Amino acid sequence: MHALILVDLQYDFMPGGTLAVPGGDDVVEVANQWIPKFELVVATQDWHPPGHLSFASQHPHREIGEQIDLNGLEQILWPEHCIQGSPGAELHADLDQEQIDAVIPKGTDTSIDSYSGFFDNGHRQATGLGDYLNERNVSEVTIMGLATDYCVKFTVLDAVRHGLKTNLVQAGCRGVDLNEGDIQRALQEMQAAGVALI
Ligand code: VGL
Ligand code: ZN
Repeated sequence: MHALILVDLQYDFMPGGTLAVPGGDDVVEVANQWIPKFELVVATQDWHPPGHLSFASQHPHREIGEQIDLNGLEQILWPEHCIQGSPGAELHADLDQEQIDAVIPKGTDTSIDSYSGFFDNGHRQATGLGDYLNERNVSEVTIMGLATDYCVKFTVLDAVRHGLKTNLVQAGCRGVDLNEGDIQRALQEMQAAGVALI
């Protein structure tokens, strides 16, 4: 089985959202074009409790974009985003959600971030996505979404580690580029891991 994985197509990552990715809303129609080609479609959803420790607001004297040590892991501090139950956490309404078989929440533990749809950033706790794909005999995945240099990259690299043949729809991704070149480096890193950019 070959599954499509849609990463974090949520309002907070689109123009007008709190962690807006430039052109983030462009990829919704790309997703809608790809969805009908797949028998199995899974979406990840960044789903943070209020007070999540990836939020700069939780760290006095720290600013958005700064990097800190969070329980032994490097953590970039983000604006508050994708708070559970808030409008910004919703998947974009134009996305063809009837065709989505499962939505996998991630980043639900206050003390650790989760860029990948498979594991938290410390690879300590699984989200259930890996088991879900195994149970359905998925051997190949095609991935797209937001943001290229964070959640897409880490989801893609974990998919490869999970033993899945992995493709990336480049036109279906947009990135943050906090440091100029991050998107390009992320694409190179994924390609070097054996991912096909399509
Ligand atoms: C993301 C930063 C923080 C993403 C999620 O979806 O790429 N980036 N949380
Ligand atoms: Zn997040």
